[in-house]
Amino acid sequence: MAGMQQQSAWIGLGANLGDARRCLAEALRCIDAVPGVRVAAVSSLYRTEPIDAEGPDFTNAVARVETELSPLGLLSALQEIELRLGRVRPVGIHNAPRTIDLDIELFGNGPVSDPPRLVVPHPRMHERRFVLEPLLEVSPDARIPGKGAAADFLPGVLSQRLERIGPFDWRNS
Ligand code: PH2
Ligand code: MG
Ligand code: MG
Repeated sequence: MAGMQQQSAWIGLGANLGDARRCLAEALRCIDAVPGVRVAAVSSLYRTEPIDAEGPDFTNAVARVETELSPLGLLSALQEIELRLGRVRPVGIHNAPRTIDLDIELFGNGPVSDPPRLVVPHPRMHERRFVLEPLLEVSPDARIPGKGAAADFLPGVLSQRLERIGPFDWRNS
């Protein structure tokens, strides 16, 4: 819609079940197809060790989107896409292996809160290499509201295993 306010948001994508690359690519195509959301930049794909989670290594990436949706509007759209792509949430298993996880890491340049559904910035993003490194790839100057420059937190997480797989051709994967 012309004249609507556009804001940047950063979405963390992760999967550690099934064909993760395909699923992340499909998620990005679904996100780009949501009215009022445009995928503006996507990081490389990374293979990462599970943090506070069980199961196989994760495939992770971060995307910057431009959106005229509200934070809760964007969250609803992402949750709908998770369901469409086959996400199941087993009862009682925290951080169970998943086919797809879409998290809003940052929205605009402020904190946004509607707990427990939505807390932005993501409360643990500064402790996670699988978020920080792809985020810094798309937005080297990213700031975490209430914390400071995202780049300042990278040295503290370098002991977490992460391997860059390569560029992510998400429109054709
Ligand atoms: N997501 C989690 C918990 N742990 N570890 C990695 N490496 N990648 C993730 O995406 C991830 C995780 C909760 O959503
Ligand atoms: Mg998550
Ligand atoms: Mg999530």
